[in-house]
Amino acid sequence: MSLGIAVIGTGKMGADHVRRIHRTTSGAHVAAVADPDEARAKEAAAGIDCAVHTDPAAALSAPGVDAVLVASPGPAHEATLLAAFDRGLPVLCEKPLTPDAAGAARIVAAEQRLGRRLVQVGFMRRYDSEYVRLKALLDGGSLGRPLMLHCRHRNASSPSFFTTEMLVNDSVVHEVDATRWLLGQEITAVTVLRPAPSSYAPPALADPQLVLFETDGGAVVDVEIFVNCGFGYQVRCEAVCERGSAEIGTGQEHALTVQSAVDGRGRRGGEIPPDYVVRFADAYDRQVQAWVDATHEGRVEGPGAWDGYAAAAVSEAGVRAQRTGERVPVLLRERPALYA
Ligand code: ISE
Repeated sequence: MSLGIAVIGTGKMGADHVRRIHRTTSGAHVAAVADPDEARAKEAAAGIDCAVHTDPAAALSAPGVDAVLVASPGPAHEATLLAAFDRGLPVLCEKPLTPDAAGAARIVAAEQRLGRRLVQVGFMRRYDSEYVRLKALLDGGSLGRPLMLHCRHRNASSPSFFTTEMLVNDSVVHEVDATRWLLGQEITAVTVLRPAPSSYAPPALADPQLVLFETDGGAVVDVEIFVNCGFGYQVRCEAVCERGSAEIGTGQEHALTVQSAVDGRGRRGGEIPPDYVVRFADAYDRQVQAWVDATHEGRVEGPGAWDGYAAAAVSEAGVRAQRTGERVPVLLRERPALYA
């Protein structure tokens, strides 16, 4: 049986998922799409036999919908997730689960009332081959205890709607989840340092920033977030451990090295991916396939609503740290048994 998926939100990420489900994912098909911009919804669905709506609720109720992929902007997630729960539909929800911790806590509470998990959160780095290898290396213990992570997260440019807060709750939220997952530790405090902004960033945007996490296992993590670096998409992470260090994202695996003559002189250089859709294409493919396979088996795997809540709580502390310049502790609720 093929899983009929409603894709909610057909912007850059949603349209990419529609294409993926239609062309790459096995055991699933696009049953409906929804976007407030009807032309954009129709464009994403071109050539696919599916329902097209402007209202997410109508798409969830369309014939043949068995599951939902939510790729609308973060503030719209909560309403769609709760509507999906009312219909008992499993959901793959793009990050962030919600931009605020209170909204994410309401999702966690709603799943508890249902007595079962329905949500996987789209922290796709957990499906990236480089991250998977780093996680296996750290878990194997040969490098000893991890002491620090040095992370760099760069986008060529930010979209027009991007705000200073989104550097933390839309971009660094990936490092929040990667830190919790790689180290198996919770983040307990966040500090944000802001250098004089790049003159190439939009005037209202404090870009770049340096975000520091402390964890309950005593590790320290620094994240450079720079969303208008100009030259491409780069995500790097070096884990410094007691007996060695390991680094991913240096371009060995995801880049092409080109040798050519430019202006009569030999040049050697690599290509940098332009954006996350290209850099993490394999990870998105694996993530969606894993979600479809688990859904067929009635399971939820990967990062869940609790991980989405923990990430939102850290992001909220991070936004407060941005505004105040202070070190802000993270206060997590108690983890319910459903997420043990
Ligand atoms: C975007 O939404 C993503 O998820 C990307 O991975 C991240 O690099 C970018 O900064 C976000 O805005």
